[in-house]
Amino acid sequence: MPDFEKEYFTLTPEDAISYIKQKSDYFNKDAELEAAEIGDGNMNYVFKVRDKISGRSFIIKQAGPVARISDEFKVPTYRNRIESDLLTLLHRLSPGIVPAVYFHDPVMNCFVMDDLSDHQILRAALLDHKKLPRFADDISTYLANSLLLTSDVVLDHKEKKELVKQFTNPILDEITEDLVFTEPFYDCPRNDVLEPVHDFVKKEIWADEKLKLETAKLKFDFMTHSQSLLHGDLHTGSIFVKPDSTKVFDSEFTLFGPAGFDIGLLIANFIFAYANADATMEDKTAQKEYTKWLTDTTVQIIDLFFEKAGSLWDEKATEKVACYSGFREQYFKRILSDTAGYAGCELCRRVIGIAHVKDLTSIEDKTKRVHAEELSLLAGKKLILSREFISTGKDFVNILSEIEKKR
Ligand code: SR1
Ligand code: MG
Repeated sequence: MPDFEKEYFTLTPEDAISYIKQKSDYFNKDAELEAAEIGDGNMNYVFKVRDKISGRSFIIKQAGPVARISDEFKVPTYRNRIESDLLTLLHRLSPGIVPAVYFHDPVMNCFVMDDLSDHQILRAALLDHKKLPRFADDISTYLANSLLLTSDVVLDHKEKKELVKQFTNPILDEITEDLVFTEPFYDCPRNDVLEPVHDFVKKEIWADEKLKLETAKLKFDFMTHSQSLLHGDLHTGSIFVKPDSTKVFDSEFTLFGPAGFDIGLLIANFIFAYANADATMEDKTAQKEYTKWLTDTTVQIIDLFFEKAGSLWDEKATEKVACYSGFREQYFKRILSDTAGYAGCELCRRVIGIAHVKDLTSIEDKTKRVHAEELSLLAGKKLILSREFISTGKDFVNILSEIEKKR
């Protein structure tokens, strides 16, 4: 039996079975366990261990020393502690929307959590054109709880600073700083631009000095504005869904940063789903219906977030100056413009940078893929440049239809 107490090593599926037997009493003595590595993300190893007799199963998530997407990224294994601490905290704030973590192991750099295999990754569900009636309500609750209840508006400021220490995550922050804000906006060797989109990127993005200046401001706000405890990578691959359930996971990129970053990432990924449906759905009636569901949901996520965050502010604000006339409005206005700006950066970086999204890469027809990528870039650019003028969820969707009309 391998020794899991002494020093870290990367688990195999067989090790995962021994590990769970040794470290827990989750399974009966007569359990017949099977295990598989099911991770398909850019970073970690994910083992599902299942009892063939009872069907009961758990997930072991282990951090490796380099990213799976490329061994250029040396990533500290202690990120696994940060991720499990964050999931534990978020589970307390939004119990039904964040899975339970059972324990974290600082030697093997892994943690054990609920198996969510009865759910589907949101990105895959959107690419299957599924409508999720509860999603906007669930995710706006999650966003309002996580972003407002960890801010200085509600938290005791000393307690918040303790959390800032607990969740300081410099190496993963640097990955986001480079991949989301820096590399996509110049001709960086690590970028990976589809050849027929290259000239468009050169003209519309790399040659636009005004745009670049705005991305510099957004980058510096990301690095310096420690407003709320963020998930840090809230794209549609970091959320599991069923029609009646939503679960947020994969939170290793967490940091204290501008609240609009989490909302913006999610909105950008809804726009990718829109671009995919626009490019791939042949039945035009079904396409119209589905893209409407996507844009309606986008609007609802934003508007419900502000409604719920407003109620939490009224109920739970402890900061003395929070009740000054106009302060709440100004605070929320800033979150909205940040949401637009960060959505814009995500839209550009997933087309230009190293880490792509399946919504675009899976479009088989080359011309349609180019169209979808250019739509994403134009929406991204417009959101960044006009972020101060956005005042409702509907404004995000209007930007898409304005671009479509002009093309
Ligand atoms: C090196 S990691 C590349 C990307 O994958 C993660 O999911 C984050 O989005 C990161 O930017
Ligand atoms: Mg991830």
